Amino acid sequence: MTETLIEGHKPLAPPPGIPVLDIDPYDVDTLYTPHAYYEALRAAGPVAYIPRYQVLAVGRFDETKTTFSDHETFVSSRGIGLNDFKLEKPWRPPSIILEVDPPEHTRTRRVMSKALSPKVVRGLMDDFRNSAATILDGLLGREIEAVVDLAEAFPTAVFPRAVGMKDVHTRHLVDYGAIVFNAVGPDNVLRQRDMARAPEVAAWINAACARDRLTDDGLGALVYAAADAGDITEAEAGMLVRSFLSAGVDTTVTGIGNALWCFSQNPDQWEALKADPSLIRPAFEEVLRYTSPVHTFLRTADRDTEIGGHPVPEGTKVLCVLASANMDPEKWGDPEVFRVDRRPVGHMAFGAGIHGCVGQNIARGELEALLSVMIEKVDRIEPMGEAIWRPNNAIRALDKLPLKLIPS
Ligand code: OVV
Repeated sequence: MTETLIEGHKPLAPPPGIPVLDIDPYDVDTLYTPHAYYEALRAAGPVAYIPRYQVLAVGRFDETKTTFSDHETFVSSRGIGLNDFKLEKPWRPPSIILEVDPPEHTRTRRVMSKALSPKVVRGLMDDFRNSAATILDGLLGREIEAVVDLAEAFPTAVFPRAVGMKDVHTRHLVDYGAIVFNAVGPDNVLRQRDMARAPEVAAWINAACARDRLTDDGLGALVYAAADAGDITEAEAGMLVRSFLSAGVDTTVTGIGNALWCFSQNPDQWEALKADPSLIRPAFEEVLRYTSPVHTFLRTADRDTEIGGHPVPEGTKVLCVLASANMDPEKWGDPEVFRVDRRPVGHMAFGAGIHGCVGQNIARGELEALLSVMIEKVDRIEPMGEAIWRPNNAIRALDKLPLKLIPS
């Protein structure tokens, strides 16, 4: 007899001994205000059972990190969402770097790692700084909607240029990220809405990844050069450019929006940053810890194993709640306090292990450019209304952030 799937994976009966957490992590209200859920998850135990989806979840720092880092047991090739790619067809051809295990992962990761190296990012920094300055000059002193006017405007100006895209469609670039991230969740309203618009957006994205749609001097060209060198195929190069566009836009838009929110809510921390520019990089790490742009990714147990001493059967989906790990008081002193001088080494916002964010250098570069220009030009960041979050099954991003940037 074949078992009925739940949300595209094998249902897990309540495992004896594992605490039950009767919460829907993907309920829109939970996604709006997730911190009580994170606290309940950590309080439940090292691992909890979520009956709503018949999965396990980890949200303490230690178990989140060990689960996320053990790529041999907790695989990515069966999908990093609720769907088990062994049992259900993915909504798009799987990513050949994210949704894959070694040895396949090793080859593609090497290509992306080279294309996103510190040296490559250093070569982009002048453009990042100049673009940040130009965009900011147009925003100073008036009421802005910072999500669109700055958090979206800056990465969508610099990143497509860094990749070498000849065609730029800002809305499709931002929306594609949101679609990819909603897709890892259950079949809820968020995923349904985005699956309805996915075909049009994905078709545009896929077309933009072709060699002849890219300049010969960008990150895209570096990936196609790996095809010319025989390290990957031409089709794989296109797929890796798709990964740039899946993971490189919405994430940095979110990181910047979240950073602006942190500073608008904590004016003393903006003062501290202006007083000591050497804190720009540590401050961004604290933004990441405090707001965790990617709040949850999943792994799939590829064999019978255990978490925190509890048996975990093959086929079990495990929610790894990165945002909760980043708020674990056992790991971080006063985790609810945003402090630019915290230096939260080892935070989980970029993940951990072999799948740790391959674009983290460029993300840091974008934020460093923006914040270094901002501390020169912006005296105060004043809220002009309520900040509103935008629920997403994997991303914690702002929908609206009305601000005024008071010039120095
Ligand atoms: C959403 C996301 C994160 C990381 C990588 C990718 C997507 C990808 O498509 O490779």
